[in-house]
Amino acid sequence: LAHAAARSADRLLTPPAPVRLGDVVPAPERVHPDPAADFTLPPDAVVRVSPDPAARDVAEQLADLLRPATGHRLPVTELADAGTDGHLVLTLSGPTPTPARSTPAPTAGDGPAGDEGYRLTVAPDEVRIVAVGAAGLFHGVQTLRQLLPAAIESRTPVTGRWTVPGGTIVDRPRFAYRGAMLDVARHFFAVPDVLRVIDHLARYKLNHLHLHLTDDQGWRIAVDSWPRLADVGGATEVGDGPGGFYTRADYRRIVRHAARRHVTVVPEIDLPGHTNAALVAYPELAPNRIAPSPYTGTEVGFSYVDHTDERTYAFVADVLGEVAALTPGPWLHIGGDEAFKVKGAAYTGFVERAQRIVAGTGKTVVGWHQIAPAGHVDGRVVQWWGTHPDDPETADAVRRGARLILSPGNHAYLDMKYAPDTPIGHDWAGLIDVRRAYDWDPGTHLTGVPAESVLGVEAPLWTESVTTLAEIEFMLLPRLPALAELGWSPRSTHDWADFRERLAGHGPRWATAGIAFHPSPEIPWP
Ligand code: TNX
Repeated sequence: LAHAAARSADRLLTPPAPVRLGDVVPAPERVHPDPAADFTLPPDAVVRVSPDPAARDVAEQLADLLRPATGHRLPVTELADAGTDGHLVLTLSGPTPTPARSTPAPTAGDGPAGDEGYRLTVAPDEVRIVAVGAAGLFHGVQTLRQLLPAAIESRTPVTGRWTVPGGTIVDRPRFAYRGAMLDVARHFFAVPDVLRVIDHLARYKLNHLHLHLTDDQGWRIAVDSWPRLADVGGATEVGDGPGGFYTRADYRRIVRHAARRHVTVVPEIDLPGHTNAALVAYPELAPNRIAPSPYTGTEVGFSYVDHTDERTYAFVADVLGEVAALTPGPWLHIGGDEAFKVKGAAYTGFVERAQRIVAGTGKTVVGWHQIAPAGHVDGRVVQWWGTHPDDPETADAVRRGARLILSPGNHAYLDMKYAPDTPIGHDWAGLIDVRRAYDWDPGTHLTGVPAESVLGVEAPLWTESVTTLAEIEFMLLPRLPALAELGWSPRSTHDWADFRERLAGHGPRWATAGIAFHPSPEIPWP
């Protein structure tokens, strides 16, 4: 008792937490601050977790996150029952965390989103995260991370008070699919770079990494049945670089790292265009059977596989079959963009066969919105990258049953320059600074497409001009969090003035973690 009294007296003298409970990106659905309930992590803190392997793994990741800066031991132990105490408590609960009485009931977006929701309660004696699934606990941990002082991002010990603002957050995503794409074909990025990109996604509760694995300039995934694809097709990239490819073990490592962070990998094999690297490796797939020269420029739309030859479909089935077998997630992306030389019925006929091949692997097909005119197959997802919201072909595909991933070129394209003087990037879809990345609504963006048909959002990073991890980070940050908020947060929280203030606090976090970012003049960095 004396100990408890001393602790509470200590609290009275303690300054409030440096971070406010609502200072989270993406904005949580509901925030109820309680300034009297701040929590300070004691040096002997323990992490307690429900006895479930996936939950346990989240608890281990939380401890790993906190140990370097705090220097605390943070042992992780399992809870015998939900009532047992600890300082940081992660519990799985049967039913979805119930919202507080005083706030309106949620309107839409339940369904599978329930698995990703969480409730975080900060009280003087403990921080507790409750969720239906481990994904929810993981997202709750990302929120907790942002509620600690920025110094928590230090990889070496920092002396300081590790105080978290008191109160309750009840949160869950608006859209089920929230992603980013990395083009590893134009420039190849080795496994450690990809793992770090996954970490950046996870911070902002993004749950899909789309890998653009093949293009004219390089083929990046080993395929046992067609070994020259990677051996020959992987040896080039834009410019004079050496290229590269992922072995099956490399790819599995990426998938595993992503899975621990509740991120699903979406592999893309771009067909029937964007295939020059494949044709260099296997000229028999080329329309004239003549091997083209390796291509290291940045034009698009000139290459295609011979859609009139049965061998092409054997190739497609072999490649998609192997990639599907390596991929635990439900999606297989077949590209379909910019096949300028395969027109009309030849194009839709090819796409329809490729869609059936994907269905045969047990996966759900995704394609860029050029596939819209092809026939519908169950579950099909169209990724829209247009710049004008009137797109009757895409709206028609939605009417025929397609779901949509929105990647509007003029808002979500991370390869666009921020400003005229941005040293890398394109500008064909305009300049995209943070406000432009933030100010659109995925639920109402496309004419004739209802919010219920929108599976989610994705920010693609094409890499014609991006050559290093630091350049990837420079293009991702600070725009990726804007996209993440559109995908996660209820529309009612959408507010540019508020967002830019919340985002500003992330600059010091990135700087402390050694992450490169663009210090956009639109954000009031501290
Ligand atoms: C269009 S977006 C492409 C890519 C380019 C990109 C550059 C899409 C599906 N295709 O091949 O890299 O523009 O912004």
